[in-house]
Amino acid sequence: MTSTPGQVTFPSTAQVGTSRLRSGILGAGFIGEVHARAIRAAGGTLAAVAEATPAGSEAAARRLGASWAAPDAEALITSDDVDVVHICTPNHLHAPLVKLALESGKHVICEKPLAVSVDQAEQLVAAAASAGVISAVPFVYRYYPTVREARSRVARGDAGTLRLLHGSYLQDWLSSASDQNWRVDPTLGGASRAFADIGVHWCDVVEFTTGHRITALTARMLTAVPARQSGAGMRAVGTEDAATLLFETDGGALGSLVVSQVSPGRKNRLWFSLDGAENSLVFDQELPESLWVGSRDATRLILRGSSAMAPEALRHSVLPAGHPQGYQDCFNGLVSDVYNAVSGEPADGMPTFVDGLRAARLTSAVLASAADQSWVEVAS
Ligand code: SOE
Repeated sequence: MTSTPGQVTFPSTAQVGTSRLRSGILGAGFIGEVHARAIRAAGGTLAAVAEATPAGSEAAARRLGASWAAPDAEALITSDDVDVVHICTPNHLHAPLVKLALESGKHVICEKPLAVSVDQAEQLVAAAASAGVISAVPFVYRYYPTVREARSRVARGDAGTLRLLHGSYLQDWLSSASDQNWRVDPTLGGASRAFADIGVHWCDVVEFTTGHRITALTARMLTAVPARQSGAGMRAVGTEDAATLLFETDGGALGSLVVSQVSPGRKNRLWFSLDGAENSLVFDQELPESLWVGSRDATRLILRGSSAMAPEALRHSVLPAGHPQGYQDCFNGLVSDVYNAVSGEPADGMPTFVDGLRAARLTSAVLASAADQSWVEVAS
């Protein structure tokens, strides 16, 4: 990096060559705003934003502080002014936009689900590998330091052989017939809604912390709200509000999962318990500042940021203990890992398109099992 004599330069981690990484965001809703904050926290610059219309792009660029408003997705993706494309659109657009970004030689962070079918996801994994770029899917719950602490304790053998992996992911934002969202429509969100949207997070973070892989599952689905308000009328709902799973793993454990977007009072409650021969480890996304560790003679709360945590768990602990970190910090950590990987510094635990394909395979198995109430094997 050249600098004028006397000028102190602080090379940003987020740079390619001598320039700072420039990012573009497709889709500026809630999650697009989260990505924008994470881009800046990671030292990147928000070069462009594209929404569904040029006017929408202009408004979004002003709201997010982007350098320019792209008239459409293709203009953003093909611009020489963008190094990394963040795809935050409805699910049915992910695959074509990822494909164009990879063909344009861009690094890609694509919101989950990566694709609405296993075939599409397989094609995107292959395309990313041949393009030789960094490709990521924001399974961001991996970035809680207390999740990494659970992973460290399992890897060290502190928990002993894991026997039961169980929990739930509960939300309530679709619990009323007046609640509407594009995900309810399978032509926009895909055939599965609740499991594909949040059940995949639970499965990813539990497989990530344990090293186990789900090898077989049986699932049931529930559409608790059969019709939802749509304009002046009501529209029948074809996707699930909730799902329950039983599963087996390659590590000999049994598991269960309840996924719901219709559980009043639960806002974003991803919760899991890893029950081993020596310890049980419990994580609660709504109380992420501590990891519960239970044994026969005592229980402990391992405080995020404390000296009780392993070094690899502290990697994303950016504030002192007692200064709570949260969801946005997880996103900041993920984007920072992606930018470091772009700069040639790969990071442990960064979720890639391969993890997006994993999620597609689990979703396909859940749909197949729920259709005929069978046990279904899951390809690893
Ligand atoms: C809505 O269910 C949602 O925003 C998901 O799409 C996210 O992946 C999850 O992290 C929070 O809830």
